[in-house]
Amino acid sequence: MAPSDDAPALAAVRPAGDARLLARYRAVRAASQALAAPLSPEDQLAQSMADASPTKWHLAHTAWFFETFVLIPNLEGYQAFDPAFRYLFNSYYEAIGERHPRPARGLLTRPSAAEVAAYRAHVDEAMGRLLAGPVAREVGDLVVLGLAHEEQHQELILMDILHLFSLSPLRPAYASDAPVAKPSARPAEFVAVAGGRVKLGAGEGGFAFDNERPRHDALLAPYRLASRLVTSGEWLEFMEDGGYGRHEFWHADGWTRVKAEGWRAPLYWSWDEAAGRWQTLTLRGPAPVDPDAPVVHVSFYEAAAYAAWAGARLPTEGEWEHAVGAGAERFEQVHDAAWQWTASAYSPHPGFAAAAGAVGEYNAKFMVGQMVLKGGACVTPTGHSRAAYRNFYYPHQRWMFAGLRLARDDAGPSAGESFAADVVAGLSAARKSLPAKWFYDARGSRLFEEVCELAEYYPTRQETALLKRIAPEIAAHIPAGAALIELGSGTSLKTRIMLDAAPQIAAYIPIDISGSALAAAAKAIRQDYPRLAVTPLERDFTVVRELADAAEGRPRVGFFPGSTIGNFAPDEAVELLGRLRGLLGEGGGFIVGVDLAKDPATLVAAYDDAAGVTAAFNRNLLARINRELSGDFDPGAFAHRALWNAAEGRMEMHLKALTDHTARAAGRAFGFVAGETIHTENSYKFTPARFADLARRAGWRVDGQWVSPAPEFAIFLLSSA
Ligand code: AVI
Repeated sequence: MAPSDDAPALAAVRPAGDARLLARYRAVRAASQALAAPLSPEDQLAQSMADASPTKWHLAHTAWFFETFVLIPNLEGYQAFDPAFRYLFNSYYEAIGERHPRPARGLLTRPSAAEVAAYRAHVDEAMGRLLAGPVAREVGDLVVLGLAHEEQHQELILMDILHLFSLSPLRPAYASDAPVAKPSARPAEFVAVAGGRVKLGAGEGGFAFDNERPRHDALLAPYRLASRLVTSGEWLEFMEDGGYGRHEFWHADGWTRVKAEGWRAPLYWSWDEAAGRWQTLTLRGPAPVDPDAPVVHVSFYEAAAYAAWAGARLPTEGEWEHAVGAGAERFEQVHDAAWQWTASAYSPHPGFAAAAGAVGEYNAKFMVGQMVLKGGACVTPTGHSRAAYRNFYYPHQRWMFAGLRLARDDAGPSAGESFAADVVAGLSAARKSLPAKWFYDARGSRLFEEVCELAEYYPTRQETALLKRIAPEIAAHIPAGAALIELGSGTSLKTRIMLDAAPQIAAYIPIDISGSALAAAAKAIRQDYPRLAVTPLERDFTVVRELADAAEGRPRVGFFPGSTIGNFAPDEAVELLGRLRGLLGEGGGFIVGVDLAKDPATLVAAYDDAAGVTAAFNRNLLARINRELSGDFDPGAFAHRALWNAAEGRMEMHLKALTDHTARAAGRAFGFVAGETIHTENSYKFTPARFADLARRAGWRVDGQWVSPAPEFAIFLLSSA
């Protein structure tokens, strides 16, 4: 699709004298007329913004295309309908000459809609004559190009009319059966794609625009591509998590736009105060936002910010094309829902050559400053697009039917897959449970940050104060040039205390399962400690076997604050501490924060705060299942429970089903009886002696231990024995 109103350039080989060509010509031309049928002459004249054009102009311009590029040069005796139209309906072909200014297309009250219809009929009659006989191969190719061009304008007619209607207080409907982007039918998954050396771009057979050619080699690292598009429900979570207000997710240009234009939701969304929900405008008229339908009318900036928030990324054009080309059946909503933003700039494929002549102007001259979109939308004529197709728009534009499909790097088994496996295994067990590590998606990480600020949640406060006091003592044990490796780094706030106290630390390797938290924290640390080499690792630290190159040859000091060690059962904790000893190497040091056992009332309050933040943190696990594994859990159907298990010496969090019901996720059904719980977390609370014992069993020597005033929290300094 062209950026706003014109067609990519010349087609490749096409046999001439094909009798089906005339039939196809008539069908495509009739489809344009049919699109205009529900619109009044007034609807067809108005222009809502410079990027959009009036329907009447689209209808005239597509006739102009055939007249200018096919009939005048190739049909002997052809008489132009009106010589003034050469100027009026030229979009931007410099080779054809001057043209009417684009933003003033809505002022063209003449020719009338009826005269434009007569113009189209005049061109159609002449095209009928031309195609009745044999035509040269190049002429046939131009006709095919003209039809693809007209199909693009069919989509533009719908985009532009929706934009026009969005500015009307009456919020009109275009048609009750107009296309809308439909929800996906299957559960979402991240499909693994091996990559390697692949072929991209259109081959020589069949029609393709010049920008899709030539076919060329590319090298792709292994990746995963989402099987469906991001939904409006997921977008609402991004919004609820402050997505439009948090600069850390946005490109600088995007952030400037957000502020300048006051973006706080996709284009056409508005808050319906009376109904207490978001509504949008579709071609069928105003409608409540459907949480299951793909989000549409988002800019590249918004799509990229969402991906950063979700701990994922946009696919490159090549990744998208290769995955869909190699197995379209593994993906949904490929060509029929919304165009999908990619991370790729719209630039020439290697070896690209613009088509010859005036029609070659279209693509080549726009190959700067725009981003590629792949796929197709509900408003794209069926069969118009293909895997190699390259749509392109400026990163701020939103009136197209554009959404997004997420991608991830694939370094080993995907987080998505093990989440699904853990959910299925945990909820199928007789006593249902879920591993606590899955709390920490973008929203969960944010909620956990809020937990850490709660009056009742003392561990963060106590540990921070203690660390500030003892950091110089610990720093004295850290060798010059050391790498600080933080496990479950989150916001990296406590790290700063260590970095300030130990300027001899030369490298920092934060490891966290939450890509969004990690990226934001690494950026902030880099900014404030410019001499520090910061190498974030987006991993589950329990399975990390190797550190980044930045740790190579450096003394290593582990940093494991927050009493996260308490989230592991004692045997697992010993196993983990032992493995981390191996990772940190001989001579390595280890700073560990450990929460201590105390009166149950203090403990229970810390895990069941009055404001309900911990409850929201706990329930977010169900929302995450819904989001990532196509679940239909009602988080409100579960109560948050925090209890002290004296026999085990641990706090427990549960989600307690309030009614008998069944919920689905990852393609499976899970039955619940009222009162049954999902055990979501253990937080073991230690005595100093008990923790020291665990550490020793894992091969560590205790070099120091400090305990805060009540509520007590301890910090241990360990070294390889
Ligand atoms: C991350 N972890 C140590 C916290 C804890 O206290 O177990 C997580 C948490 N759960 C509820 N509140 C905070």
